[in-house]
Amino acid sequence: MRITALAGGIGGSRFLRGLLRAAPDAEVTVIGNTADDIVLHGLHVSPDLDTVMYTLGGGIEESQGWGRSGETFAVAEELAAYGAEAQWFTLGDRDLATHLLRTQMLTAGYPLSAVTEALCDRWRPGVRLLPMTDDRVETHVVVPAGGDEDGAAEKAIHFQEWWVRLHAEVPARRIVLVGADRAKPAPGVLDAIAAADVILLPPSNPVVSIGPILAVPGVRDAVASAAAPVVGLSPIIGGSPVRGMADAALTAIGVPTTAAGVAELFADLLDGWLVDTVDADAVPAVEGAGVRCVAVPLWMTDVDAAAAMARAALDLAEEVRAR
Ligand code: FO1
Repeated sequence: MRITALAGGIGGSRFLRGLLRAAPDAEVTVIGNTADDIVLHGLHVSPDLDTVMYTLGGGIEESQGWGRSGETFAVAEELAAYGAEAQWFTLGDRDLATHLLRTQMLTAGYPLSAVTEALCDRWRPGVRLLPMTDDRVETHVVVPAGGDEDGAAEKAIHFQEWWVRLHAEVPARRIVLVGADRAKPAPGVLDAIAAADVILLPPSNPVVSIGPILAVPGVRDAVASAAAPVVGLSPIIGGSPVRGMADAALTAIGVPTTAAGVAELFADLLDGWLVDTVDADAVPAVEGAGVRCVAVPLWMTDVDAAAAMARAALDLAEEVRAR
């Protein structure tokens, strides 16, 4: 069975780990979000690709869900001693090796997709990991400027500055995917969607993780017209994000922080949608939008729980395929 998943960082990676346990013989292709990518200290950092690679390859720092395990911070301490920005984004020594190599290969002219494949040679994540595009796409967040929340003045900042430095506490007026309109899907992306037996939308942030992948011209249409059933899992449980600050991003685009609200955002693509058992009352609304909806436990407390979610998603795919 060929499974293609669109994934962001932590939620997507933990779900994928469960998927590999639930379907050990499947050929899994992961299309990763690269709109979180940022250049720091001259180095190209791809947080979501690295989170998938480290999580599935056994190198992730489990306690935070990103970065390397067994990390040290000598370089970050030295940079701080120089007063170098951006100190709000911590790059550990082990993690830095990944960014050094990525930047070296990009500078030599390799596309991000080839670099990602080379990095995965070491980590053997058990999936084919493709960046959504080889082109530069950056999520920027438009926030009020000058301290006046209601004032007309505004500025656009990089997603990571809003997310990590400001903890998404400053209200986002708009989210802009800079470069998305000119980006091309990376090699293999459209083929992986067209050739899939099942397409999965893991419980990743719908606005800043899944949103940018679908915004790459051609990707949303490919998912909508794919022969395979498309099944998603709600990243919202009981009106709150499972992790991260997805509510702040949903509010910015005027979507309610509910399991049904997120389903509606993807309703043109979805054949099936899983909500948590506490959101069982959302099932009729989602089914009213033409999407088969089932309530199952969606807390990824451990790999077994993630595997059970993956099994439920694959079962739902089989059910809607048979219809
Ligand atoms: N998240 C933080 O909250 N603080 C950090 O200092 C930080 C550094 C970092 C370095 C490498 C990396 O791959 C991820 C990192 N993250 C950090 C996570 C990341 O900012 C976000 O969680 C994702 O981009 C959202 O998917």
